[in-house]
Amino acid sequence: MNKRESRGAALVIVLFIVALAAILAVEMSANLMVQVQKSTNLQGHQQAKWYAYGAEELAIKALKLSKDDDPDKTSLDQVWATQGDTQYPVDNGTLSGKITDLQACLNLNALGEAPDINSASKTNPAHKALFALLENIEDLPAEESEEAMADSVFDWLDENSITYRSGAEEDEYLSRDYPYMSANSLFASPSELRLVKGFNPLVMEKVLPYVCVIPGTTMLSVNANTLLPEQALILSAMIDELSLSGAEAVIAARPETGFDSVDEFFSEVQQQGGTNLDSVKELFSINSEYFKLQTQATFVDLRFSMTTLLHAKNGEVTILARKFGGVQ
Ligand SMILES: [Ca+2]
Repeated sequence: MNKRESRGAALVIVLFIVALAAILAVEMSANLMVQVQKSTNLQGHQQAKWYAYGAEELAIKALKLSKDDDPDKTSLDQVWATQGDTQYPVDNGTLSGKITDLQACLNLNALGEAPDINSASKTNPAHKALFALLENIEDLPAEESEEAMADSVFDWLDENSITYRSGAEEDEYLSRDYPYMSANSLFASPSELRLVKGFNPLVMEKVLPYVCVIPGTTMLSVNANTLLPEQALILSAMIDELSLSGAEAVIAARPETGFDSVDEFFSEVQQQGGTNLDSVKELFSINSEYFKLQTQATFVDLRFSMTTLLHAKNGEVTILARKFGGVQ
């Protein structure tokens, strides 16, 4: 190799190193930009989450205020119920939260209540109510009978693995393409209903406006003061001889500040044709303990949603459960 040729080779090597360095630099800066964007997203998400926690505090305050004002009555004219859907501006974002009453719906966990041994039905009032509700929902796109669906929810919750009437236990679920066991315990979320025989997505859409899950309790105590007119079906499902239009009339006749007593509610029900009221007396109230808060927070272009279940009792409001994200 002469001197000129070795200079040429050195130049090629230098050019190669420069090109390599340039590629590395581009790669590194692209990586850095991704990292910066990632941490900005994380920070924004964190900020939106803290805004949501702020909304939670506000909701707890509103519930406490309402309970201080009237510890014996929960109605839709109180502070907790009147703040829904308002969007509050916060630094670089917005905040909104809506509280709903978890006793203005059929608590699915109430089907887990141990049956009264003296009763002929061998189930419980919530099972009867769910059955009637499913029967009364118009155009329910069901593949199973309403009886089979209500019985299956009962079986899903009860501790044993003995199939009740046309219900379903693990022998049904274990034979599916993706086998699973039945819970044999309480629901944590209404979405679990999707696992129970007969509750396909179309049925779920029709049923979800009327049902809810109060975690850890089989209590069935429907607040006559917080049922919305479009939930009148719950009343007609729970009360013998009360038609849907009768139930709507009861809710329409409710004073703006709610009924002052369960008796006042029942006298309205009686006027609309409801019978056997003594047998359902324990299932209604004019006061609520359990609430659900749905919060939406935005920060710059990031969204954060959270669902909080709250328990208001004896002047205290405690958080029972939190769910982050999800469809609201
Ligand atoms: Ca069972």
